[in-house]
Amino acid sequence: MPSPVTDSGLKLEFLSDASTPTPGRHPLAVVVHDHLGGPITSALTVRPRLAALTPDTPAELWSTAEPAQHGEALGFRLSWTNDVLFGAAELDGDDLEDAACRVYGALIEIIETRGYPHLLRVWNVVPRIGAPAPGGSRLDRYMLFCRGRAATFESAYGSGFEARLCAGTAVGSDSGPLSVWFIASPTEGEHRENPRQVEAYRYPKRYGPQPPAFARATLAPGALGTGLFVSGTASVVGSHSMHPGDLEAQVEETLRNIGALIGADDAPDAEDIPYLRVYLRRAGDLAAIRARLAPYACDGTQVTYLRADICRPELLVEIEGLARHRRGRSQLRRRADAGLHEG
Ligand code: 3EB
Repeated sequence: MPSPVTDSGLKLEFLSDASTPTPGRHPLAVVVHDHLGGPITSALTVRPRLAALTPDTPAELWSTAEPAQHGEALGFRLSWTNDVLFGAAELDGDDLEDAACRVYGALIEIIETRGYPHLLRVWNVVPRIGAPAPGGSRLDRYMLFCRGRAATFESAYGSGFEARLCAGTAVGSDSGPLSVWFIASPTEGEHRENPRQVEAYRYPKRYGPQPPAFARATLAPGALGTGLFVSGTASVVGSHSMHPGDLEAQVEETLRNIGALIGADDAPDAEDIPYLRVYLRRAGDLAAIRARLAPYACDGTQVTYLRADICRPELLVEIEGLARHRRGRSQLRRRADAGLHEG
C-alpha cells in the first residue's frame, strides 16, 4: 500500500475493494475509476468518463482530519472543512466555449463567496476534445474550451489572472458531459512553472487562439500538508510537441519534464512521487508504458492508467501526479524564475 502523501489537513489514499480507509479520518471526496460502486457512498463521488485500463484500479479517497460538510451550489456538488473545499460539476451542452464559461463562472463565484478563494488543483474532462469546432473555423473543441476558461478567469481576476492559475489537467472523453472538479483553500498555494517548458498560458497562437489557463504545479499550503500537485504533463519542451507518434520517446520526455518540475536531475524517483495518473490515447500502449513505469509501482507509488484523448493530436500520453515536497532538497523554481520564453 503506498504511503499517504500527507497526514494533516488533506490526505490522499487509494481504496481497492479489499482495503478500508484509515480509521479516524473523514471522507471529503472519492474519485472512482472503474465500474464498481463507489467505496464510500456518503462522500462526494466523482466518476470520470474515462476507462480504467487495469482491472484493479483503486479509487482515490481524499480525506480530512475534521468531518466534512456536504452541499450543492450553482451546479457544483461540494464538500468542505475549514481548510479545504472540494467541488465537482458535470455540464451538458453542445457549445463548449459557453459551457466552459458557465462552469468556470460558477466555480469562481463559489470559491470567492465561500471563503476558499485560492485554487490548488483543477481537473477537466472534455468530451471529444480533439473534434473540430462547429463552423469550419479550423479550431478544435479544446481551443473552444480554452477560450471560455481563460475569458472567465480574465473577467474575474483581471489582466494579471495568470498569476492565480493553479495546477491542472484537461483530457478528452469519448462522450458525456464536460466534467470539472477542483480543490480550493482559504490560504494560498504556491504555483510553479517548469524550466523545460514555456508557461502554458504563454503558448504561441499556433496551438490555439487562446492559450490554456493552468500552472505546471501547485504546492499545497502548510495547513493541508506538503503535497505538490503536478499538472498533466506531456512530451512538450518549450512549447513544442516532441516525438510525435513515438510512445516510448514521449514517455521519457514526459518523465524528464516531471523530474524538472520537482527539482530532480532526470526522471523522478518513486519516493518523490507517491501517485502517478497516466492518460493513454491508445489502450494498446498499456503494456509498453507499464513496463517502463514498473519500478515506480514496485517502490510503492500508485500508478493509475486511464484511456483518454490528449489535447494535441500528436500527443499519445499525459502523466500527472502528486509529489512529496522535500524541504531543503528542493530546487523548485518559482514562477518568476522560470525564464524560458519563446518568440
Ligand atoms: C500541455 O503541456 C499538455 O488545458 O488544463 C496539460 C495540463 C495540458 C493541463 C489544460 C493541458 C491542460 O500543454 C496539455
